[in-house]
Amino acid sequence: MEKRIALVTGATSGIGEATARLLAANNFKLILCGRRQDRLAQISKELSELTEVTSLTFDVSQQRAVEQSINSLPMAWKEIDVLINNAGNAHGLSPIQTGDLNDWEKMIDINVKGLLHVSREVMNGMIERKRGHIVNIGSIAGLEVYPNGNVYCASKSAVDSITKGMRFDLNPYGIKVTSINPGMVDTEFSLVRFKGDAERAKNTYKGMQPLTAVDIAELILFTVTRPAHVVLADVLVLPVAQASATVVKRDA
Ligand code: NDP
Ligand code: 8X3
Repeated sequence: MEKRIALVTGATSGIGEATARLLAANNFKLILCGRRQDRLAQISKELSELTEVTSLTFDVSQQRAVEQSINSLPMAWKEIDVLINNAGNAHGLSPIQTGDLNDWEKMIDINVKGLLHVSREVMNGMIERKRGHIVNIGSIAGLEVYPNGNVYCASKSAVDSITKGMRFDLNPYGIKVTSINPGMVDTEFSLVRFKGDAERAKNTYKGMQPLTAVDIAELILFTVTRPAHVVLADVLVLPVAQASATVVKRDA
């Protein structure tokens, strides 16, 4: 079977990196994206033992950079079959009245506008070819608001709406659209949210077993390998210990 091309944003850590590793081992060629060039180089080197890999270094929030970077792909890489819109993070966890403007801007610029910037560059080719699959990584935070989650929840709620909008608008072209909405996953996510405070990040998962990046990557692989007539639409995936965004069973 001919290999399909997948573009993965946020491939330098966590869910994106795990997804890249699994797709590389399962008949995909990869375009790996992120800002940390050293990590991209290292992961690309490792995965090129398994498949063809290329990488693009850009900040998803910078529209011109995204456009130039994706347009710079050589012909052999232009027909992207699968787009995994994964890049994103929470920045801060504070009541809205004391929220940091810079954190708010980052979450909206990266999680919402970034996803739009990348999709815009990839969608038109899919429309021309009348095939393709867009997988947006949302969150339980986009389905339920929790205390202090305010702007992060809003950004992921926007991802949920954009996913649903894509499903309507891309329907005439046979393009599959999926959202994967995880609960708690142990990645660099909490370290970024708490601005490098490793102790606080660790406490997020204290007394409970979170999901791993590989758990989500396995779900993504399953999603993008369904038969041509099948699409998983919206998937909520939680650790067993988690009943909602706020109810988590922890050992004493
Ligand atoms: P990580 O912090 O491990 O990974 C985040 C990835 O996003 C990194 O590869 C990072 O790469 C990339 N990224 C962040 N900002 C930018 C930017 N401005 N431009 C380009 N790339 C960027 O966290 P996760 O793997 O957990 O997060 C992946 C996705 O999963 C996010 O969308 C997150 O919201 C979502 N999610 C996470 C959950 C969790 O509990 N961990 C639960 C639900 C959803 P680099 O720094 O190199 O640019
Ligand atoms: C990440 C999961 O619950 O911290 O999206 O918002 S949560």
